[in-house]
Amino acid sequence: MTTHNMPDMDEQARSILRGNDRGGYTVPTAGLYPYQWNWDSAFAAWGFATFDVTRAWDEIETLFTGQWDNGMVPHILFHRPDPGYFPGPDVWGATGPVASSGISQPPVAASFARRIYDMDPEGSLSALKRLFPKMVAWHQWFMDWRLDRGAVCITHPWEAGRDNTPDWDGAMAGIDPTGVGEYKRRDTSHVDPAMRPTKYDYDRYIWLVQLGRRLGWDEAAMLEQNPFRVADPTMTFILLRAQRDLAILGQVLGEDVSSIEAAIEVLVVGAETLWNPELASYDARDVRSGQWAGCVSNASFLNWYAGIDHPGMEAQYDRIASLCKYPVPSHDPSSERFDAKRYWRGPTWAIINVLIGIGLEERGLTDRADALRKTTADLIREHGFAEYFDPMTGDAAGGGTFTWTAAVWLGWASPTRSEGAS
Ligand code: 2M8
Repeated sequence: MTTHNMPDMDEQARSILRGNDRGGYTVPTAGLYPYQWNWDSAFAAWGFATFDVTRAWDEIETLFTGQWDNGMVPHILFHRPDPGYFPGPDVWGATGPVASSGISQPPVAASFARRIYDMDPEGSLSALKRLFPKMVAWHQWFMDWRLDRGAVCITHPWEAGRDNTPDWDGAMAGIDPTGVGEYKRRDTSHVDPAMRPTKYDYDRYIWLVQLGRRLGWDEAAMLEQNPFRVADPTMTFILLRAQRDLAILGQVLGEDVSSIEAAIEVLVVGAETLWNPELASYDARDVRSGQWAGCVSNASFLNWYAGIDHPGMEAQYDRIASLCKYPVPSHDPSSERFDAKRYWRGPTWAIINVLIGIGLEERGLTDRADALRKTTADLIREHGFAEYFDPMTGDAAGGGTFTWTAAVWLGWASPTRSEGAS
């Protein structure tokens, strides 16, 4: 175990961001993820904003250079070819303005734009003006194409950002990946395979990419033909929160925000369709089969972040937090599917912790918010800026020198943040 003193930790976090900066965009970590990822970038922007607001806005503006005509903002932008990652642009076969994947990711950008704006209103105004209509169009794409009873659906596990969570096990079992062909994974040459998704998962991930490509990434065709369609708490709660933040930014700019306000009402209703009474938790819902996933995940606890209180979730949170030293685990430790080191099937992720922590704080659950912030800070201080962590031991897992963990440190976890010092 290594421990570091605080100013040193702040400086380490800044130097991780600088080191992963590829000029206008930041990679999540060198080697394992050599491109610009959508939600990673929004976290990176927030981290940069603690010491360089101009660079923060550049990050988000670069992300939006990849926006498609239909409003979608892709989950990966392949700015420069890199053979170290699979699947690359040749496999996706997407046709946006920048080589990209064909799916999106949780839209945290507007929420971080609001935070960055609040940090420096004057220095932010011109970038915000340029980005506002683009963010409106992206959010509208979700509203147009991805709602099921008001909840937001994903069409690929990678879209939620929680790639191999047990939340998708039922929907993944419904896919027959026959014909996917031979391919060579690159992730397992960078990271211990025991910490990554299995071949069973990858066959289905690639099969879904091949299907999307065959359908020309046409949303109407995918709605009809893609067997994987899951109403997801990550997307639903994060889009709801992002719409709330975008409405506030719109008011700052003197824009008409009535359609955003209407969308908020739809999403509030949709969020309640994710309440699984038997589980006593927010849960993922397989739209094709009508089945619940039956999973208490870290995304279940994003309700507060979305501005939604539910007394049942407080009890659920306390139960989960009591089961591990470093909450919030990505899957319930009491479930037989829990796997402490395998990616989104158990490990704790600083990025989800900060969103949960913001929500707890805002809804007045301040003891829980303070405790979560402290255990997240301990985790990073004791185990480094890892991609994710074993929730029982705190052991670092996945990639190292990770952009979003550094950003969460600078924006939230570092004790110097509360004093406004870094
Ligand atoms: C992970 O996902 C990518 C695919 O998008 C991968 O495993 O190759 C996820 O943790 C995702 O949430 C994250 O944005 C990405 C980059 O950090 O890595």
